Amino acid sequence: MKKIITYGTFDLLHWGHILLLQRAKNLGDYLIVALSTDEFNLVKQKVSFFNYEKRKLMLDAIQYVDEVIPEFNWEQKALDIQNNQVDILVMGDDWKGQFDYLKPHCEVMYLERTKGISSTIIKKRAFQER
Ligand code: C2G
Repeated sequence: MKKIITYGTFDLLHWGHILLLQRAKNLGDYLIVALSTDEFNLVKQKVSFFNYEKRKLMLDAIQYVDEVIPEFNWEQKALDIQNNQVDILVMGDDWKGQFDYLKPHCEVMYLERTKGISSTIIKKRAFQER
């Protein structure tokens, strides 16, 4: 069974996230999403609109997602890959090159980011249309 892992906050879930998850799943048989905790979001200088519990609830409902685990810090990826027998780490290409240090543990792939949508765009549009 080919196992895939990807990491992220996945706030204000949108089609850019879904297309990333769909493409990641299509690379193997089992997709793990390591979801940034609210505390780790602060480390990433992000405050998500929805808390971890709600963001996990939404990811668990997506057909491409087989398992959701917490992402507590930057350093856990190598352990996650080993502990879960991961074959491929997949990230959007806004992260291109950032996770190549994990190549000794698994394949690392960067997929093209979906243009024209982001959680930030959603927040801005929602604010303007108040
Ligand atoms: N993404 C995408 N297209 C978009 C928006 C996001 O393909 N329009 C991808 C990102 O490239 C990322 C994933 O969806 O691979 C999740 O995006 P974020 O929640 O913004 O993830 P980020 O905050 O970058 O967290 O340790 C890694 C970090 O936790 C990544």
